[in-house]
Amino acid sequence: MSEAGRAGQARRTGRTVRLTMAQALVRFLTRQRSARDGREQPFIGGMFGIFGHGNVAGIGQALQEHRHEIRYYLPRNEQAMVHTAAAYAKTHNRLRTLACTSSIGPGATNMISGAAAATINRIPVLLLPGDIFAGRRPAPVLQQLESSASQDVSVNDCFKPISRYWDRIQRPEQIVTALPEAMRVLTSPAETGAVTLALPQDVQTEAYDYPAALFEPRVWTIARARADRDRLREAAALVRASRRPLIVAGGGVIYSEATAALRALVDATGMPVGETQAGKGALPEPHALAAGGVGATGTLAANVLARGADLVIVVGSRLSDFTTASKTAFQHADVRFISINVSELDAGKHAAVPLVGDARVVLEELSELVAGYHVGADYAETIAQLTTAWRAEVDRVCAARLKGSRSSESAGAARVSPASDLLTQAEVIGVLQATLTPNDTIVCAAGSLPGDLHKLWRATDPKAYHLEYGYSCMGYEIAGGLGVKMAAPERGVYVLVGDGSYLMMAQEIATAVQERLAVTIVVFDNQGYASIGGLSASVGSGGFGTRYRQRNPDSGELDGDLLTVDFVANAASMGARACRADTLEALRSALAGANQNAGVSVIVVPVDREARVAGYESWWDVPVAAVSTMTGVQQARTAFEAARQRERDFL
Ligand SMILES: Cc1ncc(C[n+]2csc(CCOP(=O)(O)OP(=O)(O)O)c2C)c(N)n1
Ligand SMILES: [Mg+2]
Repeated sequence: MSEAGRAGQARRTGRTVRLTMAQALVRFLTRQRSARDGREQPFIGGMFGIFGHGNVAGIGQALQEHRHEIRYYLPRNEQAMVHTAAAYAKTHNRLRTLACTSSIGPGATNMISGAAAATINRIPVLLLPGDIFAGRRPAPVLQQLESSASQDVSVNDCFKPISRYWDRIQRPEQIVTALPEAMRVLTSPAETGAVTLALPQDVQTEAYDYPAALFEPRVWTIARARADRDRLREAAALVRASRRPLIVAGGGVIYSEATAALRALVDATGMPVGETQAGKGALPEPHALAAGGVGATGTLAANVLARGADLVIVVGSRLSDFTTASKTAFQHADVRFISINVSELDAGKHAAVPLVGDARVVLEELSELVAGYHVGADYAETIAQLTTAWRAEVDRVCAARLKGSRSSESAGAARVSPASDLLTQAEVIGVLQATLTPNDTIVCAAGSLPGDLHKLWRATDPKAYHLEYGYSCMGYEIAGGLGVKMAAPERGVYVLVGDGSYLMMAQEIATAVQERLAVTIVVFDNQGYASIGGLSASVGSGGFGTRYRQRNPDSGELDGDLLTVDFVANAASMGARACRADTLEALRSALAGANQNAGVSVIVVPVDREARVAGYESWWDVPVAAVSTMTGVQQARTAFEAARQRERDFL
């Protein structure tokens, strides 16, 4: 009998299967598939988990029993495994993800940062934290949070605001209704994020006669929603009337696989494109109308175009403060916005004409409605000048040992410590750019690298640039690199990580070695938090608390000897092939060596902390102390109050 025939029979006969709740949950997951544009794939690519008393006998036992149907992965930290799952899902354009099981208590709460990162970035991850006994008799169990006001509280309640769906399974039969809801949210482009099913440790092991129909293969079709026709016409009229339009491309373009549709619109109309961090690669370079990153960490080309734009067409972006330069990026007095987004929340921002729908089909329909429109010759000339000048500026910043005075902070000038022989971060980026191919992916998340990469990196493929910059979570980088490699084994994966992020979460190197994942990790060692050091200086605090130095017995402060960490030894101790590169030649040869290595390669590059890539006519709202005895702070406050005047309301 066919699969469908058997399923139909099961429904008619009311056949049941006796399983523990955990076994039923795992079995259900193995049967779920997603489909878009007629392409179908298993939705859950495996399950990561660290076992403790909260899941070892439940989900752990179920995973062992179903190990030939679902692959189990052993990570080293629960936060990291959620990042890995999110990176995997992002690489798969949200059509697949990984599940994560944890014990109760600290194992569960370790997943909190990962959950928040996934939800903020609108990336599906399925989290299965163990929970305290539903039966309560042995309470308080090891690691249980107690409340004098309620016994219906556990640390897993912390997941509620950071989950797009949250449920606690108090009885085994509840998964019959909870699991389809979990899948609906995970596969909804508009609602997706972390889905948390808190699983009390006793309930995981309880048996129930589950309807066999629960385990029938199920395909979740990811629809391409179309925007309202009248709103589309309104938007088209705005485009036709506009003289200086700009497209802001976000992650939604890539998730929707709308890059060809975007390119078609751009080629037909001559409209330039600025990209967000998640959207970088939406219009792969080289392209004459690619203005690069836009906003606080944007390029001079994109930011000048944004400033003068009379129409901004936002596609698949949530318009965070980095994209809008804290609402200072768009200064045209009558600027209007069109926002194409699956989420109503995003589509309505900046009083935009909301085109609520899938990026690809909405872009295609908008293209039809604006057929014949093209930007004027003078605007086309401006765009060409700006993008050409920007490409030259990138080459200059990346190629040269920039020598200059620290005080030189005009647009385009990098501040460099003249005495330093250290490489600059931009030079290292330049070598990576010259070495990597369109089939390679760089992975990054926090520190000064994201800003530099947003400006300097030329993404030549929609999957070339993987930045987690919604949560900018230190520690995502290496864990995320694993997820990218698992999702796209055919790609070269290069994790770019600061020494601070490395020290926060490098242990997944051991997991990568275990899984034989060939990833290359480039550690930018500038002895501390250079990005926040720069930010601290800009708010008048001179880098307080951002350098790795020993406590000085004389001053009592952290201004003693430099603290050096042997990153090469650290990475090698976990099984990576590690080396240090102090020169560009050494870096090139280390990258060539890594290319030949079937395992994990780590290249440690000491870089000049002070040699920063400047901002390009942009700003980020970080409030400065309103009163202080420190003159630096007072000056910074005055500058801040002036800069804040440029912030706008779009109502
Ligand atoms: C988990 C987490 N904690 C704190 C921060 C705030 N933060 C942003 S960048 C940064 C320093 C990163 O240091 P490093 O990785 O060495 O990069 P660098 O700034 O030196 O380029 C800090 C502390 C963060 N983004 N994430
Ligand atoms: Mg650093």
